[in-house]
Amino acid sequence: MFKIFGIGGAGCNFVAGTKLPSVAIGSTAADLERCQRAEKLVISSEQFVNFALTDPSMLSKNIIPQQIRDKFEECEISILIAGLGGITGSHGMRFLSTVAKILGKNALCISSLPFSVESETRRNAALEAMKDIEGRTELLICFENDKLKDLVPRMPIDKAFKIMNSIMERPILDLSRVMTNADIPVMRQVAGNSGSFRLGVGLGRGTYRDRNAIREAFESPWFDFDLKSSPSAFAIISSHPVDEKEVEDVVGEIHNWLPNSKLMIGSYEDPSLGDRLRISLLIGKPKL
Ligand SMILES: Nc1nc2c(ncn2[C@@H]2O[C@H](COP(=O)(O)OP(=O)(O)OP(=O)(O)O)[C@@H](O)[C@H]2O)c(=O)[nH]1
Ligand SMILES: [Mg+2]
Repeated sequence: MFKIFGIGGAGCNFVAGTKLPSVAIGSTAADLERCQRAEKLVISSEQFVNFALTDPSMLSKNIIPQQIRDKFEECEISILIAGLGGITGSHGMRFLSTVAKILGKNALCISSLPFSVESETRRNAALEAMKDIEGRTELLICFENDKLKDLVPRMPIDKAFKIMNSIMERPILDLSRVMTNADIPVMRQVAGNSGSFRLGVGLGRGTYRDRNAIREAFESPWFDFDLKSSPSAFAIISSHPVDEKEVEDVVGEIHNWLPNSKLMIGSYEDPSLGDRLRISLLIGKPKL
């Protein structure tokens, strides 16, 4: 079972808008107020900083506060979500990735990266956290907030964040349909040569729905690097029903776009799509 752990302001914003099983973790009770459906936990940012800066090899089950351990109890795969750059989110994600490992639970991380107009200290903190988390987790998916400008130009920031949250939910919904704990070793192997991943989603309809969906997915504003340098990628294809031949064609086409990537594929039936085909692509950036 997947469980979301929203950490800090951005993480709690995500939790407030999702129906998926979630825990909201904030440094103040105010962060948690808007998360009505979720379990809640207040942990001071100082506590997260201390834990995050402790060498992971020195951490053991007994050091992890019981209230944190309890939240991991009933989940197989934990999805940690935070805005990197914030103190609570950056250090919380570092520490909780290691906690998940110690407790034998797999963790995937999804994070936003600060706008370039935010302070340099914040952007550097985000980059440092990102590099550290890459080494602690199975898969890290990052979303540069700057790309919101391309996606939803001139939209007020709170509305834009809501749209971004629904985009960030996509890989969770997809992976929860195609992945179990048993797939994690292969996922680790595929993801291992990449740093963090970026998302592109495409929807297609009509005779050429596969081509249209692929084109739209590759037009993602987050694919702003040389895709031929990507060491690995995940593609999840959904339609109703799933047509195996179509999936095969899509995979062939993705290989053409990503000639040097190890590719892991999943597909599932989604009746809500009607006659449309959806492709979600996670493409790995080379390690820095
Ligand atoms: N995409 C997205 N990014 C957000 C959101 N809220 C904040 N951010 C980004 O996340 C970064 C961290 O902000 P917060 O999540 O508020 O920080 P925090 O983790 O609570 O950390 P501290 O308050 O410093 O302890 C910010 O610099 C923004 O770039 C959100 O709702 N969505
Ligand atoms: Mg905060």
